Amino acid sequence: MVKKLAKKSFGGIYETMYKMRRFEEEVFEFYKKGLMPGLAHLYLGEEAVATGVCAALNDDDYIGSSHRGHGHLVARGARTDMMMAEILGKEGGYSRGKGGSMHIMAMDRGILGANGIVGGEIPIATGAAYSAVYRGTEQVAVSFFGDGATNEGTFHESVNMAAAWKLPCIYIIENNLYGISVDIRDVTNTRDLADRAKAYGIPGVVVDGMDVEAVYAAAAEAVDHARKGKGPTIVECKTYRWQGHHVGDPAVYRARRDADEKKDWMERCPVRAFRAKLIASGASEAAVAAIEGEVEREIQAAVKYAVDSPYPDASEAFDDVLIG
Ligand SMILES: Cc1ncc(C[n+]2csc(CCOP(=O)(O)OP(=O)(O)O)c2C)c(N)n1
Ligand SMILES: [Mg+2]
Repeated sequence: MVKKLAKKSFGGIYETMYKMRRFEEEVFEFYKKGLMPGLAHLYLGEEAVATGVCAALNDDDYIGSSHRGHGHLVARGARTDMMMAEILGKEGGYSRGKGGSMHIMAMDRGILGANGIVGGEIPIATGAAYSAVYRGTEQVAVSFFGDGATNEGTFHESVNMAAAWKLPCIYIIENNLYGISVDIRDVTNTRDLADRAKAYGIPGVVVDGMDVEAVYAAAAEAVDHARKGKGPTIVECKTYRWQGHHVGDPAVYRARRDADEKKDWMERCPVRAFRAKLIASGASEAAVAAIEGEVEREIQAAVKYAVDSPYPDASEAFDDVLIG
């Protein structure tokens, strides 16, 4: 039976998507002002994916996240003030500023960390799924990664093992068409990356990653399958990143195939589309504006918390760091 997002959850779903959007717009501002060390790989445009998937999870489930991880954390209900402080390298951050954007984590929300190594989160989530079986819990693990990561050995090795051992892992491919400037269609001979599931004898589904309800339905089915001990599923979400690979990338390569590609995808903005759905479901403009106002207050407080938070003392540089 197809699980549908309950109408009563629509307000919360919109709040999450809108929060992701506003959070990243502020990250973008920090980056442009030179206040953020490292690079910002923004999730703008991909909000429906993490929101739909995480709506299908329980509080004690696990996720493994990629270098494009801010949205995954927001979807899991991580604290936006601690996230923002982490991104600025401040002491008030989740890892006291030592992880930054690309290694941001929130263990209290089951987030095993974002990853600077493409495909690194796939075996980590697979290991978490194995640990759930070993400990006899009903937890599942989700791994979020990009189209580019599906050409890494870690993807194939992990999916093969999870399929053979029927591990409760859900592999979410965020297919935004590009790995940096490389068009996935130039380097992979399957149009649907979920087709690779056939090689491992597991279900593989393709879903419109701009439609949060469609993502939820596919994820809920995969989660159900995993919790029943039937093993992993690959869910490919067709989506698009609005910015370049990171905010310093003008992404000129995107017009190579189709001059209107970016414009066409932006017209399908998942946040705006779901706002319209929320209104059509009976919510008033005032009720939606109240959600947006509440999010705005939270984001402004997060910005202030991050700015006010001190940098860690230089004497702590090697504390909590594993040196091999
Ligand atoms: C193992 C490894 N190879 C290469 C890189 C450099 N790199 C960083 S992000 C990226 C592209 C990843 O593309 P994709 O998996 O589609 O994720 P997206 O950025 O589109 O979300 C590459 C090649 C890396 N960080 N790690
Ligand atoms: Mg990609």
